Amino acid sequence: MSNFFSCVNRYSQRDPVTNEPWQPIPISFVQLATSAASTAGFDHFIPDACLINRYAVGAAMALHQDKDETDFTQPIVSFSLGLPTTFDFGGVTRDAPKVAIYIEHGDVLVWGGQSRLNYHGVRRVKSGVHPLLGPYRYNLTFRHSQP
Ligand code: MD6
Ligand code: FE
Repeated sequence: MSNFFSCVNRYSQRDPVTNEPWQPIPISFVQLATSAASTAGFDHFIPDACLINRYAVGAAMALHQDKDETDFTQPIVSFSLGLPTTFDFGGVTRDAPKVAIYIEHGDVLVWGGQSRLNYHGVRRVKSGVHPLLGPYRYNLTFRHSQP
């Protein structure tokens, strides 16, 4: 299985820093993502990309759509670790009403189907120290990036 990484709004088969191919996603991670997707009603999800973001205190991600993938029938599976934050989940237009979801260490969000292109973002991570992961929030999103 190949793995891909989104860099400047596109997926590439190599790490842009080292120019080496990406390491495979650990099979246990793939299994967790497949299982979470299935629980949410999306069977047979096999991710080929995992984006890992580390948020320091004060970091946020502005409202956006995840649309660099090719097959929007595949869901997005998002695991959050470390410090909590609030995830805003909106609609298909930027100004649609949003639901605020407080997400903590170990929470998993899955979106797809009619909501696959919904706008979403995360608010600034508030000051804190997680007992396992220190002053950070980590987010792993699993995707199916290729056709
Ligand atoms: C989150 N992350 O950190 C949500 N989108 O909970 C995202 O929405 C996201 O981490 C595109 C690329 C990477 C991401
Ligand atoms: Fe996103």
